[in-house]
Amino acid sequence: MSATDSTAANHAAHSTSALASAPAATTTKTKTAATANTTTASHASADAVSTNAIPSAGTRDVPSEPPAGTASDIPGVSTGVPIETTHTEVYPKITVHWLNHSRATRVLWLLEELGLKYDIKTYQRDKYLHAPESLKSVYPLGKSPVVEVQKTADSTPVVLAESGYVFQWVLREFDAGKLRNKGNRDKVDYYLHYGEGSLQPPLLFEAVLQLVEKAFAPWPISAIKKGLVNKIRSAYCVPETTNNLEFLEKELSKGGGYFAGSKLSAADIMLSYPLDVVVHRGVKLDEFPEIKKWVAMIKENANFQAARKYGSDT
Ligand SMILES: N[C@@H](CCC(=O)N[C@@H](CS)C(=O)NCC(=O)O)C(=O)O
Repeated sequence: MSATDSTAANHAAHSTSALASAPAATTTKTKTAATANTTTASHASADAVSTNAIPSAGTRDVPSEPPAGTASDIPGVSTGVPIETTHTEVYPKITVHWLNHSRATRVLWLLEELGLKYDIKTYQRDKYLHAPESLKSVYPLGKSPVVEVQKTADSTPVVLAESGYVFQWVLREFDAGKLRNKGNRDKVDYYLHYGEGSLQPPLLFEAVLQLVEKAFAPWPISAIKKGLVNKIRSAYCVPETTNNLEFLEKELSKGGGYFAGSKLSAADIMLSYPLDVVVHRGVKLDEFPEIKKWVAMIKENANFQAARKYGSDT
């Protein structure tokens, strides 16, 4: 059986994805990481929160990493919500807006890895897997992760969104070469884009197909629906996922064990979410032994485990 056939079989065999199995509770709560300072006071007022600069697409002169604290290009992102926090005079003051079963846990891992203190504000998906409306008051698209950072007592807080950009910003400001350095910089940056740009789309499409599968439809529409879902799955989701897994397998086979060399980097942290989804989907990794080894290794990482613990649904 080819890798494609076998992955197709695995896709067909699984019934729920990590996303599709998400609970539908809508309440929010605030959680503080174990690393947090425990003095109490309120966060900077919502009005004080502004956003960082995002380079405009297609502008040649814009540096790839803009200076921190400049004006925002994110449309409409100019306010945050007040955060219940226990971090008073701890700077940088960081709050992660964390949605259950989401990309936000890899941000916690990034922060853990860099030894940064942070608060977590949690949000629960509804039955259609949407984030609650309240997330839109932090970031108009209402997507997680969103990270608020105030670097010093007298600096203006910034609101960061889009995983790749959040990573890039945090690395630029707080990483002294542990997770991205001169030697692996290009490769790490490549994976920060690749994760969302290439690996995630077929996985997301599969999650949508599963929602369509679950939705009620009377016969004969149900039969037509089933046929369409399977057609899209086998024409796009399965071959594209397989294509990506084969690529990643080859990349890991180049040696080193990690995606950007022989040590953990931000690339591994970025790819942890989509590859976790792959595992939860029931895709058997026997045909991708390097990825299988990588998954096992990542699971043993203490900071990954800490992030999973703080970011759990309990
Ligand atoms: N490209 C964005 C994607 C953000 C995103 O779609 N997040 C999902 C969670 S993994 C979300 O917030 N979904 C809730 C919704 O769409 O209502 C990123 O990398 O941060």
